Amino acid sequence: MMINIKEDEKLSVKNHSCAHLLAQAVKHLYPNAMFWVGPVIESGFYYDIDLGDVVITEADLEKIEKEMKKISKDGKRIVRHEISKDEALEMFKDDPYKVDLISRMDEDETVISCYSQGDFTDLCRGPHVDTVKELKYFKLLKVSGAYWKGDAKNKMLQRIYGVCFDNQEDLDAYLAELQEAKERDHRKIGKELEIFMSDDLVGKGMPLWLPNGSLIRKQLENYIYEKEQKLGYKHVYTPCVGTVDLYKTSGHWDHYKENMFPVMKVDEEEFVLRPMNCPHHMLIYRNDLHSYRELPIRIGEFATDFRYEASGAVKGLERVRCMCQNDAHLFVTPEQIGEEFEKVVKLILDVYHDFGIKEYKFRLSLRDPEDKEKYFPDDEMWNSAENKLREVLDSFGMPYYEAVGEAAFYGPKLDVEVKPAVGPEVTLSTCQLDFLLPRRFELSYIDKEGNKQTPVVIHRAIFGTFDRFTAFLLEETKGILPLWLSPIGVNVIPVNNEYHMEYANEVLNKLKEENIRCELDSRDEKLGYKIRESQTRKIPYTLVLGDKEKDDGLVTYRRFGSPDTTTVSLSEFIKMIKKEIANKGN
Ligand code: TSB
Ligand code: ZN
Repeated sequence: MMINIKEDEKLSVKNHSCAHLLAQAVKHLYPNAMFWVGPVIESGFYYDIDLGDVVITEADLEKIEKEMKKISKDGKRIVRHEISKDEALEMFKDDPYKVDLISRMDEDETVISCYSQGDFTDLCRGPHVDTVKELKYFKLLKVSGAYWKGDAKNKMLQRIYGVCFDNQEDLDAYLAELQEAKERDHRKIGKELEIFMSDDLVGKGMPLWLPNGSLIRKQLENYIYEKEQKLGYKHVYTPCVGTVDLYKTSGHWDHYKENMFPVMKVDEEEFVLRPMNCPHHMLIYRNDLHSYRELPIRIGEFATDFRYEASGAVKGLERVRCMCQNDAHLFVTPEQIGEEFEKVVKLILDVYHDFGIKEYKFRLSLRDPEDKEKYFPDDEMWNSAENKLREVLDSFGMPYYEAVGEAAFYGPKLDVEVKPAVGPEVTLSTCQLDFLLPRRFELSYIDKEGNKQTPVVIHRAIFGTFDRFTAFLLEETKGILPLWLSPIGVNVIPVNNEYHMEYANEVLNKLKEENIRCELDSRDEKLGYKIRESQTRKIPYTLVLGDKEKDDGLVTYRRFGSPDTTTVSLSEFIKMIKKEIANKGN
């Protein structure tokens, strides 16, 4: 796990001082520069800078770093001084960013602190290191655009990121880790292994799944479909649009509108691209009369949803605007909540085991009782739902933490969080309790006594979305997927195209008959080149077939990552492969 600079007090101060050093160097090189804020973050620090028309590129970072080194060597002391609000306003009167900051400071904050180092002074609460000499082991990492105050309506500033350590070894170790994380980034792997692509003509956050990615996704679909069928889920298909009225009925229109695409008018109907599938599944439930004996009813769908995600937030397959949920809505009696919730948690753990996912956190997401806007007001309902989830989690003995204000508008939920190679944690699986939607759709069942009752709904997605799960999987495995998920499991290479192609084809067809995903490399390239490429593509098995193999019905295989080759009969090889697929590599 990468170090979190923000959590280390000493390093935090150092990184904060380094942000000032960066600003000073930028001011030397670009005298017109104006500075917004330069906070410490998990991965070091950044500074948001207005450089007018000048655009800084990665190539300029070296130049800025050099200037920072020069200032550091010069070794000026960092001096704190305090001035009044009026003095501060006067001092920074030509700097609209500072004026904005100062004028928004609390009324009772009569004294404002500044820090000076040589020819540079910045407004700051501090604390800082004593002298710039202490800032020796730093690196500027990247530069990107950032809207002033994070608002797309404002001017775009330039954000320079950097990090600072106590010594060269720590810095080197950190940079190596950073490099490793970059290598593991699913966007890089996704490109190299031809998993997905994007094109502005389709749109931001709208990735296209290439054949390799689609094969992986199909395996995921088959896998979870089978599991859910065994657990009594009924799968459906429904349209990925709904009318505005549908989402008014569900409450999404009031509580989720900012995450939705705008309305489309078709004849007299007003449609939205759906952000969630719950309303559709509520209607499927409502299509029939139900007795308590039928419950739980579990309606599942691999359902495409559209959500507005900020353009700065979209990221590869991990955060998209068009996604496919591995969704289901479970309709239960109040008495069945605990048992059904427990079954979902068990399914999550079962799936994580199959995929070898070990590092994750359970988060119990609760409402913020103060936020009456977002969460429907019914204290009793919320308290009882939140307690129910706590009870089950406690009975499981699973460690979890509570997050106030993270609940869905319709109820509390359990989220499972994982850490991507780059960036903050994201939710993979989710299981959400809901007392509200069944009421809004007037759902009912007949209880033992013949009375009409309202069911409770559990929303759950085990993979979350196929998109995010695939992103995570690529990062977890560094693209070295287990055989059962690999787009191509076996790559067949004849030693000599002229003499061994016929046998290679024979082997290929046998593998295909056994439903093993395989390919024949019949290109006119050198054997060594083909074998190397098979490794770059991370294909689990490479078969090399020459005279010996052809004469005796053998195959010589090389497992990805191993330098060794093994020769066995074709039938033995098929047996071995099928076993590995069936065991999912466990
Ligand atoms: C589980 N109505 C529920 C459903 O029944 C629902 O939509 N829940 S959700 O909002 O939490 O979304 C389900 C899952 O989708 C999340 O747990 C997360 O893993 C995934 N997800 C959410 N937003 C995105 C996104 N922008 N890109 C990729 N995956 C996403
Ligand atoms: Zn739902």
